Amino acid sequence: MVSPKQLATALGVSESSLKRWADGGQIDAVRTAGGHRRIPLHEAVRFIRHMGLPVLHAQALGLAEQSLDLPDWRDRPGVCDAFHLAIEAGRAADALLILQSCYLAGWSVSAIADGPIREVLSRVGQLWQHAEWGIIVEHRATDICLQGLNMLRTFLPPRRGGAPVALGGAGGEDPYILPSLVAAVALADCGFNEINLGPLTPGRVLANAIAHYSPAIVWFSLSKAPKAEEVLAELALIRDAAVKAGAEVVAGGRAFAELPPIQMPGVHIAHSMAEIEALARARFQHLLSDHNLPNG
Ligand code: B12
Repeated sequence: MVSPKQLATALGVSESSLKRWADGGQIDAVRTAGGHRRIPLHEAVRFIRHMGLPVLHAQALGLAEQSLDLPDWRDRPGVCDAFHLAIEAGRAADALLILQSCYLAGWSVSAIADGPIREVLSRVGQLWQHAEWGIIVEHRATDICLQGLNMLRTFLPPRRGGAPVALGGAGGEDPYILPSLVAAVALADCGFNEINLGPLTPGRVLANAIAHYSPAIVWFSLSKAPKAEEVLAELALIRDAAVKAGAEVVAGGRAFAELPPIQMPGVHIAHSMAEIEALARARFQHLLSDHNLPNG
């Protein structure tokens, strides 16, 4: 929780403006037992994004203070380059600050995942072919992105009773941790209650989880392709469980680019977080809260 004074300091506006916004209903504040207004962090973040306000003193909200010469947030290649420099040098604090600033500036989690995270990991993925050091950078980059995604999760509202469930994981032989996590956080950003089973989740485990949790949407990520027949068998198990639960299945990930085109009724193949977000919003908008900006 933050006080109106803390949010006012962060934004460089007067406390009275803040109280007026709270009293006018633009900010959802709660009252303490003593009658003081308090604003949940996720609500402060929603307000900042919604109003498009620059954050001058993030520290007042308990967030990392702006300490870098950062690019303009509309300059997506510039953001990727800045993130790349931080990631390749292993400067975790700088990398997290860039992701935090992107989100506060209005980017959606899916835009962050499809933009700097995907692009920079793809660049980092070239290094191992030239030097052993590259593998260390890949491991470190993965850990920094994990930290970043978990940080972004703290900016989102807590799970809501009644919100639709999104459930997913990566294939039974797929060790990659980030793709499934970005799907989880991107769908949480849209207002879903997400359940991420993560990497190395065999199709039958996902199918059992679908029967148990009755999700509205199921994601299946595949970065490492086993044989096409195995992928089809895994997908069929998931699709059949999803049909019983009345859920949509969306599959994606780098491996699908290496496999022959897959066409399975009841399974959407998508290539980005923007696509799964668009699909999820088109289908479930009426059940979702309006925390996120659809075009962020
Ligand atoms: C991190 C990494 C590793 C880490 C993995 C850590 C972990 N536990 O996750 C480590 C160091 C262990 C590793 C090991 C290896 N790796 Co590796 N790795 C990577 C790297 C750099 C990043 C992968 C990643 O997390 N990307 C971030 C995610 C978010 O991006 P993404 O996967 O592209 O996902 C996006 C889309 O595909 C889509 N998407 C993904 N899933 C889904 C799901 C749905 C439903 C939807 C809609 C969309 C969607 O949205 C995402 C966001 O835009 C990639 C390079 C690359 N191009 O990605 C190489 C890469 C995958 N690795 C590669 C290789 C060769 C290896 C090794 C064999 C050798 C090595 N480099 O050490 C080993 C073997 C690993 C194994 N056991 O199989 C190659 C694979 C080449 C190939 N086609 O076979 C790559 C492409 C690097 C390269 N250019 O050579 N790796």
